[in-house]
Amino acid sequence: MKKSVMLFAATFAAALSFVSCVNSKYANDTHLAIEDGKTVVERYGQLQVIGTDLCDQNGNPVQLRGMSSHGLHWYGKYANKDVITWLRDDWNCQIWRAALYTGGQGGYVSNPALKERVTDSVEACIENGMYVLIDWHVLEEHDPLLYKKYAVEFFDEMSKKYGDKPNVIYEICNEPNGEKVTWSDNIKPYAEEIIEVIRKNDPDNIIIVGTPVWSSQVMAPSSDPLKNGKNVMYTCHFYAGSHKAEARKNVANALKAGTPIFVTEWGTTQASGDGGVYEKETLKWMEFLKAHNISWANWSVNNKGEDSGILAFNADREAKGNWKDKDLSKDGKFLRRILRNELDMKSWKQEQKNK
Ligand code: IDC
Repeated sequence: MKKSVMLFAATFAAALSFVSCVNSKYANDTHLAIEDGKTVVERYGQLQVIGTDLCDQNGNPVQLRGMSSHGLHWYGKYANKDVITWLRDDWNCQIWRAALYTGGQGGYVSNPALKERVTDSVEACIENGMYVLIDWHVLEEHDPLLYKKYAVEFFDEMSKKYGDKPNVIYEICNEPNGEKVTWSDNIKPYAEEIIEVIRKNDPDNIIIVGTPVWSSQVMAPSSDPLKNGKNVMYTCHFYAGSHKAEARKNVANALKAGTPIFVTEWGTTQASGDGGVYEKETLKWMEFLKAHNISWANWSVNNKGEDSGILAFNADREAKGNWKDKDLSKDGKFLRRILRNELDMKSWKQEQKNK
């Protein structure tokens, strides 16, 4: 009798250790925001770039996944602890992106108080053991050099304040764009200067640089590299209804050329942020990003009623989180299943057949 109890205990322990061993392989794991009671930052710690991979403190490749805010000047109310915690616990998000529009009406340059939405986000993520992207959302001004003076001050302050926290990732120019804005003449000089500012206060956290033409020309950095590219990654943005196989090929080529990629923004819709949810095209991208271990943040948390917003029109006006199915848009329901590891191309195809 005693013997069989022991045998049972031994088998049980072996089964348990098998489970935890499987879970510890980050590269192929199921991307959990919390595992064995530990947050993702407790498990992965200080991130680093090795080759083209984003890696944890021990050098294991990791893939982070999560949500982006909408423009903080429009839907910044969702950048609060309740919502970010809900996204961690119910949506299994490991990362949050705080999108600080710089130009335009109500953007940071004309409305510096907006910085508080960023710091609220960063502090919520630190308390939650999540990673956080501080996104300097260059868009309407086209050229990151235009507001460089403000970027220098901003990133100096952020890196002084949070440089010792492994949670923080700096995204220094969302989407440079416009015919006259090139890698070599605009983005590179801007990036080298901002990286220098950050590195004085923060020697190691990841810095992400935008690429030309709304962060689509990911081959540009490899032909004219930054002088200070350590722990630096480059971004590719895609909208599944507009950017397809060719865009994935560009990313694969950039990786081959040695350029580390982080998809800091993508959407299930067309590039307008609207025009329907492209489920199959999205799942192709998800397979591709997983296969290449590329981290991502999805656009975005808002209840505006646009197709790329995860909330139903006018849902959760008080921004409390705790969303029920009826509070989510089509995009929101789809995204939640992806993040919770409940949906991939294979199961989606099966579901379509069964319909
Ligand atoms: C869009 C918002 C939309 C807003 C518009 C303003 O979804 O509600 O009216 O910005 O410019 C991007 C940008 C991101 C865009 C998004 C969708 O980084 O700011 O948000 N997009 O158009 N690049 C490609 C698509």
